[in-house]
Amino acid sequence: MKGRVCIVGAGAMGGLLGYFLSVSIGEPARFIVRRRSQAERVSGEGVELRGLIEARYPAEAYLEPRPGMCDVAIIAVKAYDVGEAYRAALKATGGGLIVIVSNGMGYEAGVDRARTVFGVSDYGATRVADGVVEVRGLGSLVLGPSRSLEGYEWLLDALAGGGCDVRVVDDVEPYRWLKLAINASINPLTALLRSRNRVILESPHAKEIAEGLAREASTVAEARGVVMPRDPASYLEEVARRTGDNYSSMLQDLLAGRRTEIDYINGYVAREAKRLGLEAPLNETLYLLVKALEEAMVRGLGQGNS
Ligand code: KPL
Repeated sequence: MKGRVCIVGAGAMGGLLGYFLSVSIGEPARFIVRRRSQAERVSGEGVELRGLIEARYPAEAYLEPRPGMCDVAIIAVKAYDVGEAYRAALKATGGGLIVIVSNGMGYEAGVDRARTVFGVSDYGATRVADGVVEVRGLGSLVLGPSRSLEGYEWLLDALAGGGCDVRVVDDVEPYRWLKLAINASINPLTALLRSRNRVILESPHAKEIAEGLAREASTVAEARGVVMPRDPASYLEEVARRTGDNYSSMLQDLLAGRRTEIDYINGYVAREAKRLGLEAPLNETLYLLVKALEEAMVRGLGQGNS
């Protein structure tokens, strides 16, 4: 091991990545979190993984980043918290590497591209409680661009050594767009239908809308000159199958009364389409529907007696 890693955010993805690193490095995983109760739970009892990976590993959680506490910071927070997490990561790493594995797009303003790597994951994981993550779908992690990872080969060895299916690509943008297309399809639909990801395979009507959503996202990507690494429709089917038992992060957010990442997923596709003079009516509509759901379920509008 040639460096220290800290993870900003101890949710589903952070908890899973912490496991890979802690298994291979043989040290407690280090997290930076926002809530004191979460920090106490994670530091006191470690992180437990359930489901397809059953393990408990030791961890240390900090409420504030200490300057230079790590060489690499992995940001695994909600898209709308990336800005704040990035500032914490800058402080924690000094001049080190920052890896962003958050869903969605549109939070890149202020990101120093020379020292930042994006990670695209299609693992299906659910945060059950503070320090408890259920893994319901195995997947992979794609990191790039490769040039920013020079000198950080130890990080890849550490992730792979713990069992993470990780690989590096020269250009990560096509993978980010492919994942965006999949999130734009699975996440709002499962949130509206209150169903597991496999509803996309089992309901022909859901599948038709999901494919339409992914097609619109690929049209926007193409207009931006991005060539998807594979056909979004077949990838959509594969992810829905592999993570079939998972509840998408958007459904989990709504059920927990949290804001969703819709602005950075379908909202981003719809905004980009408009900017480029294209139409994305399905993304626009699902964006509005999930915003309305947030207003009803998170803000309580239209609930109870007037
Ligand atoms: O990324 C996901 C999410 O829920 O946000 C998928 C891959 C759809 C797994 O549920």
